[in-house]
Amino acid sequence: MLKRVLVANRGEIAVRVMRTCRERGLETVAVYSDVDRLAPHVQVADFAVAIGAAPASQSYLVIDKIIDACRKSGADAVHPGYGFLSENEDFADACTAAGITFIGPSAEAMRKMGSKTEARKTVSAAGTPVVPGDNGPGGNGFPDAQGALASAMKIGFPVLIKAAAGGGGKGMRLVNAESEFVAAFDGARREATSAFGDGTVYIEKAIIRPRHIEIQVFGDTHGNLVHLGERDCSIQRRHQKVIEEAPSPVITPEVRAKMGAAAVAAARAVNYVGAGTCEFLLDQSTGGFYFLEMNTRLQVEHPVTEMIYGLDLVSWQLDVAEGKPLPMSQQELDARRRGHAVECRIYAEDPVKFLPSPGKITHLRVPDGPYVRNDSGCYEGAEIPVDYDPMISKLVVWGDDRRTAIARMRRALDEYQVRGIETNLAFHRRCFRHPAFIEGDYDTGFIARNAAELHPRAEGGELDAAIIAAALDSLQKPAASSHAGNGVSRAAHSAPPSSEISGWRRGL
Ligand code: MV4
Repeated sequence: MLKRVLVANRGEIAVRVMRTCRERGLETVAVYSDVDRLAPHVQVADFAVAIGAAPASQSYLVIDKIIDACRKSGADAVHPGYGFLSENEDFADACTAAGITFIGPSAEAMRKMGSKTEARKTVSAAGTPVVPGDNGPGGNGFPDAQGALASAMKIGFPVLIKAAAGGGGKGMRLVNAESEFVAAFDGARREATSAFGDGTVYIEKAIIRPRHIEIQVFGDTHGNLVHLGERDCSIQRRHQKVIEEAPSPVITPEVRAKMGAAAVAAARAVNYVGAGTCEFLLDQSTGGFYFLEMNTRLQVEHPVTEMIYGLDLVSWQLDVAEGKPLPMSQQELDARRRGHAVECRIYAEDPVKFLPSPGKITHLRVPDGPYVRNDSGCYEGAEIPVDYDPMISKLVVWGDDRRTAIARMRRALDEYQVRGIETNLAFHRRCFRHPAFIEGDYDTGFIARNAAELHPRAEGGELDAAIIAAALDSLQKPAASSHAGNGVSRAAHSAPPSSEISGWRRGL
């Protein structure tokens, strides 16, 4: 049995993990950098250990400092959250060597899934479909462009050149024709070398306008493995997820069962223990799906799965870490699925330039009400540091069906008020009113193709005119409608909730 859990993370995920620990009667330890002294995860924890300067490379990413903090605080387990050290096999090894339980899979499973070529080889041997492609001679990537080109011509254009150490689209190049190949190959190698210190690249057939569908899996130390269905994460911007939902609007029960079995087979191939996610591309033109990679951690978007299964996945992680068998069989899980859940990632970012917008939150009102969950690591008066990911919260709602969930999300987004920093709230409000999104008709290119509608840029005179119009409107509208002669006046809350140009409310 575990007694005291150190959470090697910050922000909303550290708070979220500690909440479950507390519910289970476990003590919690926070680690914090200089700028996080007053952060919510420090206030929620039973104990807290300072680990250094603000840059993650001097605090949250330093293995020795985290192990030291475990010793100092008497923690017997570490939860790594996501990002930072969560997929670092050296960290998992260091925990084990120090006699601390790493809440996650074995270092060996992380290593196998960490290399994309190794993962392709391992899971395809287990019968999981991978994108048609070529890992290079001996499966170790292509040493030169000529060999790679010959292989690309066999596969057929368009192809993608990808980095074996990659992820997040770094070191990836789309090649539409033979003539572009050599330059793209050299570019991919250069980028992979500088980003990962490993220039190994391989080739895949490019799937056009795919959907990003991922399957949540769970394993225990007794050899049981189950899946908890899919999440559709196709609404992304520059390889950063923005909206996720479960179930996917396009996955049938039959495809879910097949994809689930493929994900479980992939996980079984590396004796997977704990929470993991298998990413697939769904080719909407053929209905085929292909394994891309496995993320060996709890993901940002795990709440949408929790909502439709009515489960706490962190609690499952703790069960597994304590050596208990999984709480439910596949059959029991399948019978629990209910309704629809959607998540919006609320980022502190400039809505025009898409740059992080750090600073002080001078005013904050967060949505609540039925079936609304806001996983947050900030508060009114908080300073959003420049040093970390600018996500300020995850707004998650549940509904009986997709329509209900979307309507609920619109309502929740309309309640959300943030001042002092810029956010992507206006983007989300537009997206949840976009006809194609409402139809579930989208793919990984959705944001880029609809940029003009989703991110209208008001500039210069146009912006001044809009501000004046909004100001006049808010002065005149209540006056105009409040004397209908029946004593009914327009409620104050129908005025724009913030200083942003809230055209979404009044159809501007
Ligand atoms: C692909 C693909 C199409 N065909 N692979 C992007 C990040 C990396 N993890 C994999 N990515 C892709 N791989 C083949 N063979 C299209 C993408 C892709 C993408 C995938 C998921 C979510 C968003 C994306 C945006 C652009 C490209």
